[in-house]
Amino acid sequence: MSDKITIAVSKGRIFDEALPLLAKIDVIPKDDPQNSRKLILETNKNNVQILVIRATDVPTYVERGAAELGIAGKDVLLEYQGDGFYEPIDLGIAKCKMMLAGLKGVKKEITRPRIATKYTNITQNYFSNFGKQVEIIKLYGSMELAPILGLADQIVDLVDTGKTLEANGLVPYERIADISSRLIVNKASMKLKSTAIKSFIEKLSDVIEVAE
Ligand code: PRT
Ligand code: MG
Repeated sequence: MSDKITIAVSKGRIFDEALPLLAKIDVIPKDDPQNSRKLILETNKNNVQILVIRATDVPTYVERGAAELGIAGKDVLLEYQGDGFYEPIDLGIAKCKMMLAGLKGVKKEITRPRIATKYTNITQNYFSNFGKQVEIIKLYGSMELAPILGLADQIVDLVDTGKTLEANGLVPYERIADISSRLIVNKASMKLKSTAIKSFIEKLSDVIEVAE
């Protein structure tokens, strides 16, 4: 039972929504994560620590066993396309939608539209599924600017309230996927540290069922 468990989590909305869930299973960071600059947070459980890393790095840490567990958005997991981890629980937090969007009032059939996105794999798969050719333009943020400046015809991005789209004169065209954050588990750790990890997963699933 004293097997060390490291959980990789990204700062920001996932961390904010994951903390109350972890508190429900009595895992509480010793330092206040809002104020601490530590990248490794010890918790009240001496065998559990939390790594604070970039959202897109979570699958890499878990697949390679640098962390046994991770919490990552389904957007990041779909884009990563790895298979070195299990995905046992939908935590139901940091929910949003992956949308195809574009300028208001100008949706027209374009033979080979230019799509700006940081989700190039998801976008490519989405259009390949119905045999549509697109030109993908990789951006790392502020995708909403691309159609305004004529850099792209449409964008693929996450939408929560829709306010960011609206503020930039864009509208959603199609929903590509419903997104929420998932618990992921390194495959080898599931076997090697099975008692500690299975008990962690069970406790977490119980509090999530209660929350729903
Ligand atoms: O910020 P950083 O570059 O470090 O990394 P990150 O942007 O990947 O992290 P973060 O914390 O911004 O997002 C982490 C995860 O939160 C994502 O991977 C999603 O799984 C989830 N999530 C849930 C969201 C949103 N909702 C969301 N609305 N991530 C981003 N957004 C952005 C969206 O990209 C757009 O710019 O919020 C804007 C739209 O919000 P609305 O409410 O105006 O529609
Ligand atoms: Mg961000």
